[in-house]
Amino acid sequence: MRENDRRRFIKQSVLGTLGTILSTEVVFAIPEGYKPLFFDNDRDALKGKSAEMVVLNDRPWNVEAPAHLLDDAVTPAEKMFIRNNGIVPETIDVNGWTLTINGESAKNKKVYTLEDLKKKFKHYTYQLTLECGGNGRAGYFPSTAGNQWTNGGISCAEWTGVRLRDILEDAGIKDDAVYIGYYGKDIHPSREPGKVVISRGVPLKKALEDESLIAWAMNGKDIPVVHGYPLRLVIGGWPASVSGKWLHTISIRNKVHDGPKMTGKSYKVPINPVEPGVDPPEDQFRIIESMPVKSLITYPQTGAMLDFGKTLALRGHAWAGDLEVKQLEISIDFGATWQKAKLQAPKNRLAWQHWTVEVQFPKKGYYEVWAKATDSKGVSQPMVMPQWNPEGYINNSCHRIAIKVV
Ligand SMILES: Nc1nc2c(c(=O)[nH]1)N[C@H]1C(S)=C(S)[C@@H](COP(=O)(O)O)O[C@H]1N2
Ligand SMILES: [Mo]
Repeated sequence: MRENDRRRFIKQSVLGTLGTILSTEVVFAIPEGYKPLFFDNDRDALKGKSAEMVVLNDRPWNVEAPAHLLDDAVTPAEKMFIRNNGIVPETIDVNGWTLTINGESAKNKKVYTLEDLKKKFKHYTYQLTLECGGNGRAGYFPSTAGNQWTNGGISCAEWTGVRLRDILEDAGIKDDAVYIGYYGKDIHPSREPGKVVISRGVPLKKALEDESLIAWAMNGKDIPVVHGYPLRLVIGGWPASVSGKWLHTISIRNKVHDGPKMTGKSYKVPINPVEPGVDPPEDQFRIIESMPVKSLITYPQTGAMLDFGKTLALRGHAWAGDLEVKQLEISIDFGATWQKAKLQAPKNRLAWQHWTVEVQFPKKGYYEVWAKATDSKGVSQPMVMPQWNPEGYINNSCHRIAIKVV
């Protein structure tokens, strides 16, 4: 919620509503027009996060990493972006935590404790790329509503859990199943009890892939609370909004899942290209599936100074949704010429790939270094703003940094 909207909301609200927002009774009357301080139940969200993280919104928390912070091969918790649509659950009963499998296309309704999941099924660990569908939104013109992510709504951590497929098959998948949808325990911003914050999903085919996990560990430890403790769906390569945090239920559906933020224009783009600023009707949108090819320069940080005559070793990562990245090139002359980087294979399918390249600059002065990835189907990142869309999703234009040679 924007600061202005919040102020208006409080002005308009009666004390009862305010009590609901604060989730407690307001004991003494608050004068009309007075802005209360709130009791911030979400205050621990930034605990353990790097001081360099950039807060785009704190109600709910939306926090991104500047590109140079994402230099690690595997993203550590303190540098992982946060994208919340609601409020982090306030009480988490790990011992009583269960995962329910239900839905009209589940042969049996099943309930598993965390212990059941860990004991009865094989464990798998994968590095998985999670990128917010709105990452890059700040680069759209005209600007679109929503969190103004620059480049840092992306992570690639190592997730451990059981295969979603093994659990779905244990419950039994009816022949008419086409989709799955998740439910998490976060709290709706209105604090209306039982109101679902976000409930998205994927087609059954994607759910049944080897790398689709129900995870309880991230980078070898419990998942941090803000990232979904104690259980999370992790589906790499697709908008990270399909990776449900604080997971308690998965429904096997006989139609496209219709939970909050699956419908309307959420996480959808126009089927046909539109002129920037044009917002077509809902039936002309499609759900975003695999994310487009993209890359980051994570070293050096933009604004670096280099002594003339020295070689600069640049590095970063590249990813391409369900596909692999087959080439990474950099340019120091605004795309007139391109130099190929050394590109590593991914650790596993749906993990990002690391690249390095050594660059020399012909004379002293100001340069911009651009990185451009190409996927296994031959599709490259655009150098400028890609197809504009009304919700500002999937901006995969080239990342660039400034270098001064002195
Ligand atoms: N339960 C729940 N799951 C959620 C969300 C949420 O608000 N609630 N946000 C989604 C979105 S839009 C993104 S981009 C990712 C962000 O994951 P992270 O905060 O762990 O980086 O979580 C997804 N899963
Ligand atoms: Mo997202």
